[in-house]
Amino acid sequence: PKAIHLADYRPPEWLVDKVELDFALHPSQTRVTARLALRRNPEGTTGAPVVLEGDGLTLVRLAIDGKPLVGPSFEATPARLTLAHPPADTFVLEVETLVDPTANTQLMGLYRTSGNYCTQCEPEGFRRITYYPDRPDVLSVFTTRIEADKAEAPILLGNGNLVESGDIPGTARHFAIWHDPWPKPSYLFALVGGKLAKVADSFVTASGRKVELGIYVEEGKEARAGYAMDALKRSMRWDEEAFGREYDLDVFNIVAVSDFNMGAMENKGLNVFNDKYVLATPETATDADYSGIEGVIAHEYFHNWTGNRITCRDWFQLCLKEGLTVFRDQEFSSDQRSRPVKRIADVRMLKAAQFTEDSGPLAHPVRPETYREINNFYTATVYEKGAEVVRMLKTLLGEDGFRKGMDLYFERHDGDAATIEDFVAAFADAAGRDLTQFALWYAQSGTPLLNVSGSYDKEAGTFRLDVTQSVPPTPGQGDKKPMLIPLALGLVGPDGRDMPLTLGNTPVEHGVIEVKEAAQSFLFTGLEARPVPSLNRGFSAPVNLVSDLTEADRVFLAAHDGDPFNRFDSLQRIALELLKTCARSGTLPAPDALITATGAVVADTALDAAFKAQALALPGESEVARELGSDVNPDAVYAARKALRIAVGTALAADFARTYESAGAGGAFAPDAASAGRRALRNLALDYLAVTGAAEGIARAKVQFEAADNMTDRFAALAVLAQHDVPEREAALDAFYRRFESDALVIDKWFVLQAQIASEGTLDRVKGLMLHPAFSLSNPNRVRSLIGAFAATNPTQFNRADGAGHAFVADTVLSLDGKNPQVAARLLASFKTFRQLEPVRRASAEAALRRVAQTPGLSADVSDIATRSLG
Ligand code: HT7
Ligand code: ZN
Repeated sequence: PKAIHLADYRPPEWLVDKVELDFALHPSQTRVTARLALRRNPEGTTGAPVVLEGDGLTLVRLAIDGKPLVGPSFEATPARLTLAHPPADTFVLEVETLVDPTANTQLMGLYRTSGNYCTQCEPEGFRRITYYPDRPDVLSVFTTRIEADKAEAPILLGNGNLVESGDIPGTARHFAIWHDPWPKPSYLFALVGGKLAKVADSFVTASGRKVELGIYVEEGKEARAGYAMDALKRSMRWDEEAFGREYDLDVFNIVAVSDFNMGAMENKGLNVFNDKYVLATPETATDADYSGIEGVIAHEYFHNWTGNRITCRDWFQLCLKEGLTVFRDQEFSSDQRSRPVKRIADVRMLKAAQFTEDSGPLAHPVRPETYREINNFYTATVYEKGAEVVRMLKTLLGEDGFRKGMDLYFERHDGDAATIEDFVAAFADAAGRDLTQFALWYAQSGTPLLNVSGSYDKEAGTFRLDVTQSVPPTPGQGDKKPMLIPLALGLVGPDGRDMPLTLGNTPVEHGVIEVKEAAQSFLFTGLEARPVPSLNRGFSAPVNLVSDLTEADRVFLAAHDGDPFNRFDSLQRIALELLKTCARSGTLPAPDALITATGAVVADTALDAAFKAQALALPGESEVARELGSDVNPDAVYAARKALRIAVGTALAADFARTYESAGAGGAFAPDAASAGRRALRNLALDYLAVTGAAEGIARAKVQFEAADNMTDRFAALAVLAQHDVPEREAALDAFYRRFESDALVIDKWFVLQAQIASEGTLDRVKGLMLHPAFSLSNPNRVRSLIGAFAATNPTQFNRADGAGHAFVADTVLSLDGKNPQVAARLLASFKTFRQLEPVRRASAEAALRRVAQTPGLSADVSDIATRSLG
């Protein structure tokens, strides 16, 4: 496919004032009739033809203003419907197509899942249903009539409000008509039909509108939707309180399906979810699952304003809705749980996914300027870095300035298909400030590198901070301009308290300085003692920061920093340096400083358990690899991390044992943040206590595995056992399977754990599990759990020195591509770090990628990832 460029954007030639859709659902021959009220766009090209997109469509019939259309007046291919000479500047085009939902294995457009009908239209799925100007800047009012066999599909759902429903006399069929009064682009269209059970509730908005809430699940799973419903109601209230945004229809429905390419989809009034993000009970879901459900329910709901009421002009603007909505869901979860702990978790994930992406061949700007396959741009950069950019705006403008900017954005653009320029202008205008340099965050890819050093002048009572910044070269971007970097900081005095933060005579507002130049110095005054600078507090900017802080400075900050994020980060930094040295040299330097600092955190009774659990978890193997940057041997990284875990676990064994005994969750399971934090800390202690594989630790894990009354504790114990080559491992894996064999979402966890085992037998184990009756290449959750987890979270086995891990994943990508190109392309993206590897492994990864790239008949999705990865 050819490249599409942001610079080539042109307004649509034709607009659609209204759409009436009629679906006659049938397993293999669903008849779709679309009546489009077309109007020539006055801003378009004079005399432009009508060109509607299609994808694999079969045309049955065409009519204009009720009259059948024949012969050369149109051209229809599976990919396009063209009317070279439209009859007038406004007319109604009626298009009938036939689609086969059962044959649809891509899960884009209309497809079947567990016998039910469902749609996925973002970004370009609507064109697989009918011919349409399938682009986000064509907004229209949709009315949808759905007709189906009553026995096959007793539930019929669409966007908006239900206006009519009933039986079709003399037949076994029935119908429902849904009308959505809010103009929307086609990617927000959805319908669902099938046998589903409803969990009902309601919500009264701040202005008194009563909204009927429904969560539809497979029959028998109703009891598992309670937490999702609770999260939905909390999200609705929070958006009113935090952003002044109310819901705008009489109904809000969520449908949980088990075959889904991503997490969930924000279709107007009818969100469709991967059931993983809806269904939870204490016996089947971990604390991580509960917080995932809360976050995704919130995210999709928040799209109602940031995405639906204000949508994107084109797909280059994807971060306009996704980055902003991720920021909003992060803030929601921070308010519902612990802000520092949420920030730490988010930054961990940002570094693991986005920093890694930004340092490899798939790096791209938050707002890309070119793409070949838009499905490949639903990335950590667009989502997570996009959210960081919004967060920086808030840091720069302050709470009030940010809210004023958001209010102005909603006021100006409600009902629009907007751009990043519109978004930034709202903040610039609300705050009266030029944000031109700031906007580089949307255009320049790569993670900025900040180099910071400090010098104290005792006589003058000053502390000078010298800062340089640079952005590394990335694909298509050689030279970069200096960025505007909001750097939150504090100067920590010898007593552990913050000293005054004064530049010249001016106190620094909100503790944030603005780094704008390639090299810049800041002179802080009025300091009677040498401070230890605490830099980039709360991770105020998504940068790599190198400083002249010593290990002793970091031990001090780990114990005293007023910023909890930097207490965490100081410990991580100490650990990272040890891990890097050990991975390079094979010898672990004395970890005494880390052990002292870690021991102090364990013993600090003022810290909450969830924070401790984050602070005590060592940086992951992928972070160490990224920090090493080149010539990485994943076996050496694994060995270094294991050695350090053993050193810490052994030195602090008594503390961990005490923590394990005293942090017992106690009482019935509750998914709240405090209880989850206690479980997280206790399970981390369990992991350290078993790290050597000695009998006592294994026995403890076995007891917990067998006695647990909730999935969090049972799964944590199983994860500990799975790391060790002991008989208890296989016994526990078997017992777990037998206990949960009828529950696909739990069996996914069983696949993940086995795919992650860092030992030579894992590749054969994974190949064997692909033949297991619970596995299916057709279900994205299964593929992600087994093959995805192997490729993305088992660096030693995926990158085996003999190349067998790379070859296996490449083979799987090729067998999957014909079924589901989106999932295949995501799997292939696991190769994105291959250039970091030492030469032998790098060569085998490259050979696997080349083999994929050279295979004839690849999908656009896989071919795009293969080409860019090798580029
Ligand atoms: N806006 C959605 C993105 C999406 C998607 C969802 C399901 C299946 C395929 C998809 N392609 C793109 C999800 C979100 O960010 O809210
Ligand atoms: Zn989203």
